[in-house]
Amino acid sequence: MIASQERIEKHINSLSKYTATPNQGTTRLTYSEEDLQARTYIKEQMKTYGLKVREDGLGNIFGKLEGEKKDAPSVIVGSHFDSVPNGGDYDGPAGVVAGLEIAALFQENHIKPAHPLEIIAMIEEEGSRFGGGLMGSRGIAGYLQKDDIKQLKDKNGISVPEAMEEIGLDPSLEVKRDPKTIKAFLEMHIEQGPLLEEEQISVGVVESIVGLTQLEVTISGKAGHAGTTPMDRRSDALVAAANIIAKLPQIAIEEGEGTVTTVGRHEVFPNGANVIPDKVTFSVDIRSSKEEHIKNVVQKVKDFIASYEKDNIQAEVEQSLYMQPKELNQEICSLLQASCEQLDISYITMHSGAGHDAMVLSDITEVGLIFVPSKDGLSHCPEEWTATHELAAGVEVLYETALKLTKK
Ligand code: HGY
Ligand code: MN
Ligand code: MN
Ligand code: MN
Repeated sequence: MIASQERIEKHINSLSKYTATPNQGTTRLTYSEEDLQARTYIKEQMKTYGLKVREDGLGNIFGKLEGEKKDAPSVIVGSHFDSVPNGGDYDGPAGVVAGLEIAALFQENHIKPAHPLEIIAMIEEEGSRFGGGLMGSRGIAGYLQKDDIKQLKDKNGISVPEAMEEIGLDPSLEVKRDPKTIKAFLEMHIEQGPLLEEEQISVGVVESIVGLTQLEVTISGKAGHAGTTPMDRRSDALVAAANIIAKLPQIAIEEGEGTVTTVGRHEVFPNGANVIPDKVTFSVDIRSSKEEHIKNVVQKVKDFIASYEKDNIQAEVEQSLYMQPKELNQEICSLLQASCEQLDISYITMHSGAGHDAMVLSDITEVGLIFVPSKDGLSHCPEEWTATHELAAGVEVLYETALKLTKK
């Protein structure tokens, strides 16, 4: 084992301290105080490993080790460092820490790569603050223009540029990468499912990633007094929303082939115990490995919501994110499998039910994504855990693959 479990553990433990909900999991919203603490740590570590550090116009962090071949495209390794509310310590950071450890191994072994090696820590993959998600990678891929970014606001109405400036970032800097500057992107991520642990396998080489879309639904009704408004004169936005939400699982089950829908976030206005709600907003996360199922479910959800528009109940549905299912680059998958075999590390090829930055960057470069086991398959919760030696095994597979990709 050449990867340092000590360094890996130090990085994971350090990053896990930067949370707004200590002892209740990791809550690290983009451009928050906790983001700033994690960002400062990541940049310090990048400099320790001899990387030239910069942040782009969204606050994605890059650490670059120049290559011997001038202006050759980079091999980029990393993941995201934001979190869901009360999430775990590994979703995202496992991949950033893998990048840091690979940089340390390049330095320790005096590797002089032909192609530059860049370590990346991306922002707002979860969408916990600004909605949607995959924001850092979508910016790099050119899917977010400056005007789009200015429109993105959190639930307190703070825009991305304002939030960036609050922690000293410069939103005027370029974000979009010229695809010619990237040779490949490699990401290590926790599996967030039970398969690797159940099968006692060390690494999952991901061949395909689920397609996903997120809807933002607003149901409007009429506010009223809980005591004096007769039941037959109410336009209760929460009752309408609850009836709609209760139907969504059935729509996914009827669509079949593993299609899933989730309502993970909702807000009630004005949210008073003695006030009939006049507005409810909620998210609908829809996923399938087949695009036709996603499109069918979106249409069925919209039609079902429209059927509730009566007696002063109004509905609005916006699509905040749409990613097609992805087949990843076979050549990189084969390289990753060869690295596992070379290191005698057990692996299987897998499909990912979770979305990842790799799915966005696969639109502009070749990508490879590997999973390491999740204890009890748990993720997006404080119980999320992966053993250090399991992280180290994944790091070694990525290191061997990065060596090959940066060599010629
Ligand atoms: O939602 C996802 O699949 C990822 O965790 N952002
Ligand atoms: Mn996640
Ligand atoms: Mn993630
Ligand atoms: Mn990701």
